[in-house]
Amino acid sequence: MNQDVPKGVNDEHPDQRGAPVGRRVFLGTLALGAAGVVAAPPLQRGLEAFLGGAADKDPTGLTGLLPNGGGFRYYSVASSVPRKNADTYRLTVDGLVDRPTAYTLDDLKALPQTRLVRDVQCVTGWRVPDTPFEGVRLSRLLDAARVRPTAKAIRFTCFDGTYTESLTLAQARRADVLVALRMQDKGLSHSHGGPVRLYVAPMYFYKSAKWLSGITVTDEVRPGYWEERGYDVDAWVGRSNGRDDDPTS
Ligand SMILES: Nc1nc2c(c(=O)[nH]1)N[C@H]1C(S)=C(S)[C@@H](COP(=O)(O)O)O[C@H]1N2
Ligand SMILES: [Mo]
Repeated sequence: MNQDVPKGVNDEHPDQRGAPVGRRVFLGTLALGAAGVVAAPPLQRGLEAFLGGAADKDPTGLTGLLPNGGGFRYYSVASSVPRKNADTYRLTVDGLVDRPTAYTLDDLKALPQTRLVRDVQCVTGWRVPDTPFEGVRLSRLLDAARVRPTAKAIRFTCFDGTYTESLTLAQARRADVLVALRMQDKGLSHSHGGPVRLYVAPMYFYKSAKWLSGITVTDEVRPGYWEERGYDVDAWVGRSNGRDDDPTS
């Protein structure tokens, strides 16, 4: 268990919304980070309730503030993230594969693109309905890399140098898991994880690693950043993180 409390710039702060709300969300995240140190399930459940899983499903009050187009908040556990463009961006696929590959942004753009329109759901309670994401199916990249029979899982790494995520191989092969190049029908902005982020449509948004730079095929699940701090590895919306109801309803 990683004992780091998230650093001061664990910014769960709003893009343009009022600072007081951002502050509350920020404190909530610090509490969650501390919870990871003890990580007892009942405590986790209590913290989830604190963060919004219980009666009031939106402790931040942000849902009410979120109109058309808005709603997203900027999250980064790293204090600063380098910018990457078509010249400097690379996505590597390696690990238990026969054909390790490095893709440029243009390589990814040249592959068939899939567009999905789903609700985005952050585990802390905010939600953005009907958000289009577009990109390459992860399964396509895995097939191209020739995943070996011993493989069981994927580890995702990010060029922020800090965030990581995980999926089982079966989850990663779902048709609704994308290596996303576009969001809301625009190229992914830097703050939303551009030029390339993961998009795991059926799971809470923390699975959707921003600034994606590495896809490593592994023989077991290695819990990601928030998962080491108490979040569920299997983060199905409405079925995990201590909830037994549908938080989107
Ligand atoms: N690299 C990276 N990816 C990340 C995060 C992060 O801190 N770093 N935060 C996650 C969480 S908790 C959420 S809710 C979403 C937020 O995405 P957004 O900033 O585009 O709204 O990104 C996820 N992916
Ligand atoms: Mo989140």
